[in-house]
Amino acid sequence: MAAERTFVLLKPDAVQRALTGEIVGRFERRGLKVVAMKMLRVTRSLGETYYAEHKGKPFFEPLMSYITSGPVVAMVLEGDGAVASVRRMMGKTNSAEAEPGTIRGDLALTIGRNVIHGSDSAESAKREISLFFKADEIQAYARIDEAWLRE
Ligand code: IDP
Ligand code: MG
Repeated sequence: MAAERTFVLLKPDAVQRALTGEIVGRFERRGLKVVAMKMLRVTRSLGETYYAEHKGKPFFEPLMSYITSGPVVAMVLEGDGAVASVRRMMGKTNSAEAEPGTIRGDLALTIGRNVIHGSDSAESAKREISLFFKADEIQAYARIDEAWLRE
């Protein structure tokens, strides 16, 4: 499996509930490398582009209010199978159904406040990374434990 990149957004409830360190720590301990990270406010315009696939759905307007309601933390994570591993670590979209041990299953209760977004495919990751980061905001570096993360 080749190293790949995925995009993660810690949503406004994660920041307000002071869960960012807990969540980033889970990814770091798993072996995923943080190669870009910043705090920002999602504007309505960015929110609409980012969640374009959900435009017209009944939860779209509540989703726009939610995602623009406060600062978020955006990041790019790199590692073997990063897209799928992050999705599994997040748990189901509806936190009420997310398994214990997952981020949503441990840290959230409802679908409308589910603390985290992670790309659902390599193609989505590419699109989302370019929405939030310029190429020169992504760092290339080796983590000292890399030799111990694969055979
Ligand atoms: P995902 O975040 O697990 O990929 P999506 O289906 O892509 O889930 O939905 C994007 C986001 O929209 C969810 O994370 C959640 O914040 C919100 N959302 C999705 N479905 C609902 C719903 O039925 N009610 C309220 N919010 C929803
Ligand atoms: Mg999605």
